[in-house]
Amino acid sequence: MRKFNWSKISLIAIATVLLWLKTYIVYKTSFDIKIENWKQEFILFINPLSFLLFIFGISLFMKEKNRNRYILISSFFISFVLFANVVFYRFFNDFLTVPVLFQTSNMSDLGSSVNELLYVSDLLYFADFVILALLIKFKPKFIMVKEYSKVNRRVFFLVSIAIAFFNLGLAETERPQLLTRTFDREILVKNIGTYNYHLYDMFLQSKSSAQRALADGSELVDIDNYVHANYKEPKDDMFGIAKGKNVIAISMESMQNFVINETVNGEEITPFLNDFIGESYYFDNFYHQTAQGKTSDSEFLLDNSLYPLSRGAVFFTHSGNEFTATPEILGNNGYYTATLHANNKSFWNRDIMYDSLGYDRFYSMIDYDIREENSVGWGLKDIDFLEQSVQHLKDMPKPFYSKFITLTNHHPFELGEEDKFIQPYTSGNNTVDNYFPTVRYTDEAIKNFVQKLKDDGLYEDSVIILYGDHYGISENHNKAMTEFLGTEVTPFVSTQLQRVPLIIHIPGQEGKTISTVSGQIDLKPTILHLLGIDTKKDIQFGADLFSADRMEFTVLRDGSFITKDHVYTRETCYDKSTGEPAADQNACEPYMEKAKNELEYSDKIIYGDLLRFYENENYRSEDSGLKENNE
Ligand code: GP9
Ligand code: MN
Repeated sequence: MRKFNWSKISLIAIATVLLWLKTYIVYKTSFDIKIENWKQEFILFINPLSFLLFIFGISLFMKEKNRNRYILISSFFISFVLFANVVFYRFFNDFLTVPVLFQTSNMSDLGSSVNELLYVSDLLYFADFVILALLIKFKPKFIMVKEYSKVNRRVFFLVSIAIAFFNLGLAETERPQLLTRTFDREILVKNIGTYNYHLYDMFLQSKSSAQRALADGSELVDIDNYVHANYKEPKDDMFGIAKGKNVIAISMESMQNFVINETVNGEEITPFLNDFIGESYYFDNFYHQTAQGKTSDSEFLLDNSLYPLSRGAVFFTHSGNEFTATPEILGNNGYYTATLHANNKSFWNRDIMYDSLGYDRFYSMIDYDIREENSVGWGLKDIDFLEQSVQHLKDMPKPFYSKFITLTNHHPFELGEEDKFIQPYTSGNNTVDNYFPTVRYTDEAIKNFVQKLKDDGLYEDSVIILYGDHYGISENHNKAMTEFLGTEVTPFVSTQLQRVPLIIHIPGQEGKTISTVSGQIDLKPTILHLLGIDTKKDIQFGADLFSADRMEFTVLRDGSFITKDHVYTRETCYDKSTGEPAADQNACEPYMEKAKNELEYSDKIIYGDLLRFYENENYRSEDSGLKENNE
């Protein structure tokens, strides 16, 4: 071996160190990664290293010119991936996944949100790349230029493999079963690093593609047993109470439950909803169960009573699957089914997915009169959207099942002065402050809409279902939320903040608040039962919200769950009455298995496209819906 010249440094070392340090700085400044002890901090610090050594190490096999070019290009590419994560995180408080990357068709529609999320100072994220480019161009003397021997290369890769194993081993001691429990991307990034996390995510992606190919329907037996053992009889006097009525379901964008019956600057945030609750069923312990698919995930839950996926949006990744969704079932029961949303029809792959779900008609952008004056932020203002939609409802064959998606209350919560019925909050955090006037605006839009339904004679014949799609204020704003709520946003409070309003108005029924612990997964059986449609043979994970023997239990998509007395999140069992970790940490134990099974079974159905093996006409067949031969 030639003698090592310590006064010179190789470009590989420089590129690695620059990116390594940058990644660590980005971890600390751009992501909110919770560190509990020095060991976790150490793991976080070393976790980018093995990957970077590997990638830059490949250049050892190249000649100088190619090597420099390779180092520069990979450095840029890696920086870009890191930066993309930073931007994604600003909005979604989450890390990118492969399926999300393929949703780029959405990016063009993100418009104002992306602008809000990019700053000039973001150029700093590429500072090390500029340094590297200058070094390559001007070749200062301290840069070592040499060819590497076979032994050199071997040593190099052995060292990087050793570092990778050291990292993984350390992470396993800190976090057992790290790679088998993958709901929580933050924990993965914290332990194996953002780059290895992406590799791992790619592996998951190929695994899920293989799953469909290999599925044969035999997995359905267990799932079918589980689902039917958990089936809850509907309440006699509610079953069929709205038979033959129209259904108007409105997904209220980013509407969280904490705004209900609450004030800001002394003014009611949702005056109309607060009144409407008085004459409707109001569920105040109802949770959203969405993940990266946001609104589309909530639509998926509503229509299928299956969980969305923990990564990517099922609307994108599995729109070709076989489903037994509410529109299809209602279509078979004499209903006309429509979904109304004033955005581009391909946004979130809706046009394709709606077809799979069995909708007769999608009223999208082209069905509305959209001008600059009646638009804000993401598109047509809610007041105009709902008002124009009434005409569509009037034109539809009756009875109809219709789903609406409001939009104005979407990050960054933009609103013209003329539409601000209340003033922003004053924490100094724009997102939190501006949230209230846009929520108030949506409330006004629904008020007008209900009035119009009354004027046009649709109100008395329609069940109106209003529900929040997902959170509007992410954990990035805990400080301002702590100020608003007057209580610190602990993981317990944060989980409670995942409650969204659910209001079901049934003509002729009086108002009642129901506090059963529930989630969006329960909407499908509830709606079908109100319309008098039996769901006994359906594959669904929810249960009728009116059922007398409902279990007080709901699972969130990150694996957290809520029971009558406890909240389980971030591996801690909280006592609901105190909001503190429960004295008996085993109190959540009996539900853990159930929470895990539900999510896994639901995932299996989606990844394996298992409903294609299920007798679709289960509402007419005699026994179990399972096809005899599992074709
Ligand atoms: C836009 C609607 C809202 O069409 O899906 O976006 P989201 O809440 O999913 O980000
Ligand atoms: Mn949404």
